[in-house]
Amino acid sequence: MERTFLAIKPDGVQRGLVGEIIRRFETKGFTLVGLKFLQVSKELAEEHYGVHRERPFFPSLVEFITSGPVVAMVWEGDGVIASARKIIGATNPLTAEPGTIRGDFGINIGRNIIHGSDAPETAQKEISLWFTDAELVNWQPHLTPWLH
Ligand code: RTP
Ligand code: MG
Repeated sequence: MERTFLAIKPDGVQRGLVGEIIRRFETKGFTLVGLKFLQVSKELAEEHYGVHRERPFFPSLVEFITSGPVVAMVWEGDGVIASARKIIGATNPLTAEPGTIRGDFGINIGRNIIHGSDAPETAQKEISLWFTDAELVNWQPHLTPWLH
């Protein structure tokens, strides 16, 4: 079953959006299989955003992600990687569609509330960077197919 890595960034936590954000993925019908609340180290932040290492915004991105606690999550379900990116919305909250998390709650590209893996390879990489196998729970909600 497909899995993706999502992280509520320090601004989402500071603004009290954790419950609202988790609710959107729960009610959509995806399954939570990993969850932790942590202060991110500089090493983890640099590794996570390694693809952007040469970009001018890299130092401020790392500084921001390490500036306060983050909610790290793994969600499971058919098509969850692309669907989560849709639920999250465009990178710049100013142009993100209303109805998306970034479109509903943000205005600043450097404060865009939540991260989501952008492809199967990055999802795989990010899940194993942030979680050990033992921290992921293999379970299925007891829903009958006609309810789901
Ligand atoms: P994320 O990785 O955090 O889910 O965001 P994303 O895929 O939508 O965007 P990405 O291109 O991966 O950029 C990573 C984060 O870098 C910040 N950024 N700032 N100042 C800028 O022009 C700029 N561009 C990107 C954003 O906070 C973005 O989430
Ligand atoms: Mg990205």
